[in-house]
Amino acid sequence: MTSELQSHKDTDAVSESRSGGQGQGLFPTASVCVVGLGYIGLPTASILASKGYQVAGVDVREEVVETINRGEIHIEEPDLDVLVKAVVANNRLKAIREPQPADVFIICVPTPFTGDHKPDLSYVEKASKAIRPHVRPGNLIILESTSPPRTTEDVVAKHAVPDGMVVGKDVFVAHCPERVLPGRILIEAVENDRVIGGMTPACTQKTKSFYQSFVTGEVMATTAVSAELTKLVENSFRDVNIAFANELSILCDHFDVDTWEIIEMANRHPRVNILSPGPGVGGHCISVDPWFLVDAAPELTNLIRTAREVNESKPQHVINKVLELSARFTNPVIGCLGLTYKSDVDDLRESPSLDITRALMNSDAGEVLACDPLITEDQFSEFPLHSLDEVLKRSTLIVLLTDHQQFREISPAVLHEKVVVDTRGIWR
Ligand code: SAJ
Repeated sequence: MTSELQSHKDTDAVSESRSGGQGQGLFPTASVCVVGLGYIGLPTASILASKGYQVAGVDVREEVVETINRGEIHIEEPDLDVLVKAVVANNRLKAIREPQPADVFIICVPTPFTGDHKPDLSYVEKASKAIRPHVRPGNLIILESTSPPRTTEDVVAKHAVPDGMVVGKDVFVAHCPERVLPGRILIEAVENDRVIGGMTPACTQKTKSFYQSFVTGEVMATTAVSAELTKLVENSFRDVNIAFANELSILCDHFDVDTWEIIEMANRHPRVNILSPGPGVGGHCISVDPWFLVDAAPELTNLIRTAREVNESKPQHVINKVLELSARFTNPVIGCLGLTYKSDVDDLRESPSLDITRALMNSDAGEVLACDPLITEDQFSEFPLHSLDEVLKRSTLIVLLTDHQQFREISPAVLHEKVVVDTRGIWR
């Protein structure tokens, strides 16, 4: 693989265009192969199929492929079931196990980290190698997975571009990081502004045309490395700001004052906007991505690393608080409400709520009853889950960990009789 032009800072300074969803050239008649049918890949594949593309979605998990081809879904996301059913029924979306030739390849696979906070790019590498035999001249290869700086070039282009083909001339490679919020994916995948970073200006231009065919937000053009960094910076910004809120909540506990009252009052200052404290920061994005920056430049990322450490220490603070309170009772029953990483999603990845519940179960604090109406028994078997009614009836101490809508609706009269640890401040 060779690249026609490695840096195009001067020739293609950040440019913007409001597309209104108007495509150019071969789009949207092209075929697309989306590799990875998870929280990003499946919504992306379905949206493209609904816009008229012929889409093949690839997943290595046989059960996922079968589920989608039945017109059903394996993840929880508002309105995704209806969309997938429609695009599978009209033959615009088909799920398969191995990549196949297409005009556009989009890689949407996980980029987790290893135990020592180093990025694990093995899924990106495998996906790139898997598409390589199917890449033809004129193809566009896009990495959407959140990735450390230089991944587009060093991993995707290196492994996906066949020998003898020139990037920017024969094939086009770019990074377009996903920016959607779980729970609002179908809206944000279309309406959010997008950052496009090609390996060359031609790569950027072609990728931009593609996104303009289905995105109504602005499409901003830059280089691959800048796009990679932009995405990591976005999630690090949020992590640092949540860390501030979490540190504040620990400080307020120390002074025995109401954190949320203080935040509410401070936020009435016109230039203050503090985020919400919680049991910690979870999910596959914000709790992972800042480590990619720390790993890329350890000497230059003190604040980002410290923020991660503050957020990672928050679950232990909650555990200590519960242990202290439960020690005041004989045979206490502790009801843990919510296991997922945030409200109204069914995602357990990196969830501090799950970690706290697990730690309490493994402690001698008392009997622990866990409840999460968004988690089914098929999805989770580590310990039994109880109904909200049962937990409310039997618990001495209620620990609110994830602010699902069902929990917001609990009557204050029921809670009045309990000792409550509300990590999200929903029952004030
Ligand atoms: N959280 C707080 N306090 C807050 C906000 C969030 O404790 O004030 C916690 C949540 O409970 C959760 C975690 O932070 O445990 C992350 O939740 P989130 O809603 O902030 O973000 P994610 O991880 O669901 O999605 C983020 C989004 N990034 C930004 O908002 C900058 C999304 O747009 C990205 O596409 C996504 O990461 C991703 O895939 O990278």
